[in-house]
Amino acid sequence: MFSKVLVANRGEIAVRVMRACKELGVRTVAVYSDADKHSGHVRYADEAYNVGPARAADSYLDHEAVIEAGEKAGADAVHPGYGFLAENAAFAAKVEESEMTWVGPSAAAMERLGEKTKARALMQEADVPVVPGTTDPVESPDEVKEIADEYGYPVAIKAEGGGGGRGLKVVHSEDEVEEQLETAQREGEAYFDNASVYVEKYLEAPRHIEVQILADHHGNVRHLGERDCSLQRRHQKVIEEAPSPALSDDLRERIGEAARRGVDAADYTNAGTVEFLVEDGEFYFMEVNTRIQVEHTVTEQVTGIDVVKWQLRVAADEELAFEQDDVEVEGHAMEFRINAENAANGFSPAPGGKLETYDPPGGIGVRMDDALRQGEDLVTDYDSMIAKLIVTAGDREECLARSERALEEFVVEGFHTIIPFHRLMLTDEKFRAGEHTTKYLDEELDKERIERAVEKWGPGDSQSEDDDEEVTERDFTVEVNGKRFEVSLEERGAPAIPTPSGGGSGGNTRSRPDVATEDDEDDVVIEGDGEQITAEMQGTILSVDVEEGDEVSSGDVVCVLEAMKMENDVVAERGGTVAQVLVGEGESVDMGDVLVVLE
Ligand code: MV4
Repeated sequence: MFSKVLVANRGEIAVRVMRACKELGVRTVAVYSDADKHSGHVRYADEAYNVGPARAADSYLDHEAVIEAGEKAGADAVHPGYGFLAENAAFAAKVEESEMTWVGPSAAAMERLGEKTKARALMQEADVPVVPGTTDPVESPDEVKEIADEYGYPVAIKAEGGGGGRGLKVVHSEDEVEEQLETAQREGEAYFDNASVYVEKYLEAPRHIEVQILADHHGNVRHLGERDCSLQRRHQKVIEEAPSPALSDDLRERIGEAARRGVDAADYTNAGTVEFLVEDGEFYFMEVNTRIQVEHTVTEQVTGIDVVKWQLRVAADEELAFEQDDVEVEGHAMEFRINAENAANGFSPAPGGKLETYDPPGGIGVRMDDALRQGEDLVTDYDSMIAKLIVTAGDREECLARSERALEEFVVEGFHTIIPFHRLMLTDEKFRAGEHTTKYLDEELDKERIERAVEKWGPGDSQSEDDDEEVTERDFTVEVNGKRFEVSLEERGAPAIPTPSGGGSGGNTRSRPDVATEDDEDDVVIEGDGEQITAEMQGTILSVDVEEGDEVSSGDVVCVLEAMKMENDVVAERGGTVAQVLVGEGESVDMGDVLVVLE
């Protein structure tokens, strides 16, 4: 086993990996950016190195800075977590060339599976069902039409470099082929530097089922059963569970074995996930994720196998100590991603705030993976996921009840989280019945139900900006005849009662975005004194939804910003007429950049 591991990540996953290290008697090294000086993963590690400024590209994504930290610390291995450098084959190769061991699949295996048509061909070869379509790139509209004529519309045009819904275009009829082909190629070029695309039959309402794999350097490959990740919002998973409520035992067995066959054929090692689409009792290979995933926890809960520990052991050339038949799935587990977002406002990330209260649930069947402490400031430079609640029970029914209980216990104050959304889902018939498909959140769930859930369970709203009248609310506990009562007093028109935190209304008042500052790279002249809509994080503009002269009202989406693989609606706060649009599709922006100006 290693003696010291550098964890090239932050937040909950960095702590998750360090916990595994600790149990194996391995010392831990954290890296951190200027924005993370006081973050949980830095506290948890035995030692920590600053790798640069807040901007991920200048710190967590800086290959040389991360490797240099590992060498300075004398680490003998690097664990990348998920996101950041985890699926970067070039970085994996640099670690392989250093004195340190890469805790993950070889750079070569990452490359073999990273390119979609290569992975499809490889799986087909290994007798793993793939979605009907091409394994070679297509270039002309005629080729697309030929395939569509064979399998029938709709078909999907997918960018070779794509993933997570980026560069995926659905074509419903022949007259859309030309335009969608061009768009897919253009997006592929813009996002992945690769205009190459291929075509598949489009499945209308599939479930997303993925299989956890572990493989060692001695030829052993095991699967740890499946996870159901069908509950997604814009390709962003929100709740995952194991086992899937949608699979028969027979289908479960066949998917597991197919995943195992596929990665075996790819000479893959370490942990990985094989993603499938499942529709009408058939399953189809989609892609392989060559990293530990956010939702690995539910697999750990139902198998009792510590996936992260095995990643470390396998990387240290140890042999998997269990046979496929030893892997038993017992009970049921669900993971709830706790994102600092307002679900009633298009899941927009909290603009900032202080963790005034952090009181996570506990008790039987409750696991919290986080890296937080009450009183901290929210770090808004990276992913908005601040914690994961994982609930385990004897069966799905008990897991639902236990999850309701745990989410009711969970108190976070200071900014919005999606806890109210999770509580809504636990009352949702379709979800409770396990009948939701990947379309459910985006196309079927009534948005007003989300708004009501946030009103009911979200942070208080008594001092929100649009209240004409000042309303002050204070809570008291009184005792009458020996019985306790919670009393809430409201006073209208009174000055706010100062509280130690100076706020008191919870975190849902959005501060006015920063105006452009002098150090902005581009010399953009911003006219007038209307609302300036800015980027809340560094990322790429996926779409611009307004043009000059458009009327927008409060809450309207003006563009979609992708950051850390998430699609975030950028909304107008006050509304008005669009005076300037300062960005275009595919452009990258920094935090604070002005995107759209209203007058
Ligand atoms: C598909 C599909 C239907 N048919 N491919 C979206 C993410 C990208 N990695 C693949 N995706 C899809 N590919 C065919 N041939 C539907 C999706 C899809 C989806 C897949 C998994 C989870 C959520 C999804 C939401 C929308 C579309």
